[in-house]
Amino acid sequence: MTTSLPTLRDWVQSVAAITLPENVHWCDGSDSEYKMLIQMMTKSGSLIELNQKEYPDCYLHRSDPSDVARVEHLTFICTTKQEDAGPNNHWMSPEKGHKKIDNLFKKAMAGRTMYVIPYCMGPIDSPYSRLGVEITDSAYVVINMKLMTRMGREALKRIELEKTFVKGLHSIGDLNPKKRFIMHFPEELSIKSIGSGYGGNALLGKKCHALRIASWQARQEGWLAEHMLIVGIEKPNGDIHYIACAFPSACGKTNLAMLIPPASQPGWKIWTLGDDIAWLHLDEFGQMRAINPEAGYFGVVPGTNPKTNRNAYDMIQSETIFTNVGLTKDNQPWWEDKKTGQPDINWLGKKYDKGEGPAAHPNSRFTVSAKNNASYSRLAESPEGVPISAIVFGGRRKKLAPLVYEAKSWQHGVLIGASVASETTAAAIGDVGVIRRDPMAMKPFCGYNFADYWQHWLSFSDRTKKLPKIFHVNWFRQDKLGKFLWPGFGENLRVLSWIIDRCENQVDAQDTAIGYLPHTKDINTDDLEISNETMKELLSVKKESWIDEMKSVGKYLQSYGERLPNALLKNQEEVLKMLMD
Ligand code: GTP
Ligand code: SPV
Ligand code: MN
Repeated sequence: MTTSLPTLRDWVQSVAAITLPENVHWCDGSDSEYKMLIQMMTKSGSLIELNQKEYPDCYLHRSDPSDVARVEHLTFICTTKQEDAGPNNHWMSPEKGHKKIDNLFKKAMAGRTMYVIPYCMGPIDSPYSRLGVEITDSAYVVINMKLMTRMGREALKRIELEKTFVKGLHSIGDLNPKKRFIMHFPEELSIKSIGSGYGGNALLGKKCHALRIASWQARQEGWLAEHMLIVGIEKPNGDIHYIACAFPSACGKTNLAMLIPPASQPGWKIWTLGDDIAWLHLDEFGQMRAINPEAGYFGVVPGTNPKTNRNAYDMIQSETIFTNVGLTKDNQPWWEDKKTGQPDINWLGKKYDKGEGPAAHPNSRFTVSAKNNASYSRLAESPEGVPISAIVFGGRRKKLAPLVYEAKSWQHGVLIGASVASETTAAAIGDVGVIRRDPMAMKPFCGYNFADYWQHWLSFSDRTKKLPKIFHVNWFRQDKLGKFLWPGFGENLRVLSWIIDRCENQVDAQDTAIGYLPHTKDINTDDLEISNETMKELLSVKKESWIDEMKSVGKYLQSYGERLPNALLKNQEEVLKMLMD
């Protein structure tokens, strides 16, 4: 296989001339190609075949112990002007960026196969979809891209027709963290990544393309590329509402996207469209519609069990690639909170010893095709996407943020999104559990200046009167002993149900300074072991703490300087004033 498109052919040739691979393999995306790669990797030891009786077609990959998560400190946005990347990004000039990374690509693929992966982000026939080609020397990346994107022949056909595509160049290099960089050149629609084989660092269709580059394009073209799940919530009467939720990494998107309604809520059904990324467009009638650019899930393994997430648990019993989990004696994958089996070998491949940390790495992941999800919505394949009723922001907040509240307007909602803060998680290298601002859950993923991004968000209210309502949720409030106050997971449906009632104007709310809060009676707690006091606590707004919070938000926003949209600061001042009155 090769291509009739000269720009693509020339680029592939020029990359080969620098990286000097032994072979070049154009990926056709077929099942036989996938099988061939699995066989090859199993032979070489880069995949371990799992117990095929219990876990058919499942494999384990162990990454380098220094290469287990995204690396935000090594991720750069390379734009001509530094202000365009903004204070939210690490910046390098395109000239310096190319120079630095091109040096590392010299002979990087010697003795290896170079794979060329044409892919399509979004349904292959959707006008909202975008195309890319990833060149990589990692077979692990190829098999993951096969599960995560529409890749191969069909994608190449569309690339040849449209002639525009994002160029992604990736090599695992020598995995030396000192020679690891993830660079984005939004002005050239290109990505260069070296030195890591893990997740968002290496599967370039995901965070690099579908968020960082796409957010840049989206601003120019009038749409939004967001770190959001998309889920359809079917009410007992058969009506379905689609909502999009932005929570930071490892804060519950996959779980919410596959939620199983608890037995106490009969008649409700959940339909998954996406678990990580949403592309949002206004259609010709001014309705916001969402597509999921991905075709599979790269999900957090620890914590997945039949009680927390039956769908995900069942989905990863077959045809799944596990990365960095432990093993039982009979070669089944094992992770913390799996609830069955015992670990024998840890994620590093050593004998498991309780004193030496968890059996599965906290950021261990499963990769699986969306088709394996029992709650997969057939509309996820629909070219026009689904209409969005509500946008929901959230994060991990031990204190402060109530279980749920609603923005009073689109502008106020943008302020709520811009104010999102959350405890850091194992999804990125660095400290865990530290509160940081993560506006719209996009801190690591927005490919341009947040000030311009918020302006872009605000501009949507000039274009339509039919915008979704905006909410904020927090499943992670804790008591003094560190226990979660809210049961979470399936029970989150009780909160979603209130959100839907609000979208349908079925229920009134308490008008507070921070937004509309539910009356305690309007969150159904039937069959829940939760006291009235706890519910009150979960829905309480502590004035003094919120005043501090809004002041801190004000400081944060002002750190964006002159580019900061006035409307945002005005909204922040209004909330603060109401709190102090
Ligand atoms: P990324 O893939 O990194 O973007 O993460 P995500 O946002 O999809 O998070 P995910 O659903 O994988 O959840 C991350 C962790 O949070 C898992 O260990 C879950 O068990 C836990 N979690 C998810 N939802 C809830 C919840 O409602 N309550 C509590 N207490 N924990 C949750
Ligand atoms: C995240 O960190 O938000 C993820 C995992 O979804 S990764 O693909 O590594 O970005
Ligand atoms: Mn994510």
